[in-house]
Amino acid sequence: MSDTIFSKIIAGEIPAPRVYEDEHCICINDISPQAPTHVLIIPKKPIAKLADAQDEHQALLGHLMLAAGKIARQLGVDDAFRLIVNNGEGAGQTVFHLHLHLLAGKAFAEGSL
Ligand code: DGP
Repeated sequence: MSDTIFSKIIAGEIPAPRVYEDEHCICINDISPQAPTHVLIIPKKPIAKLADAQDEHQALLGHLMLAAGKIARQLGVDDAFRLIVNNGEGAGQTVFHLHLHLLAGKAFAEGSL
C-alpha cells in the first residue's frame, strides 16, 4: 500500500494533535469537519479500505469500535454520535487508509444515513 497522508500523520511527519492515541490507533480532528465533533479513528496498521480487511484484523476492527466509544465518553457525546466508514471512491473515500468517522453535536435525522 502506498503512503497516504494518514501514514505521515501517524509517523509524526505531519503534525496533527491527538484526541486519543494508543498502541493500535490514533484519533485526530478531521481537517474539514462535517459536525461540531468530527474525529477520525485511524489504525496505525495501514489497511487501504474496509473491504480489504481479513479475519486476522478482527481484533483490530473491534479495537477501533471500542476506541470510538471511549472517545465519545471522553468528549461527552456518548449519548448521540454516528460512526461512518466510507469504502471506495464511489462511497466518497478519499484517503485510502481505513478510518472511522465519529460525528456528533448536530441533530441526525431519525432513520437517515
Ligand atoms: P474519507 O472521505 O472517508 O476518505 O475521509 C478522509 C477525511 O480525512 C476527510 O474528511 C478529510 C480528512 N483529512 C484529509 N487530510 C487530512 C489531514 O491532513 N489532516 C486531518 N486532520 N484530516 C484530513
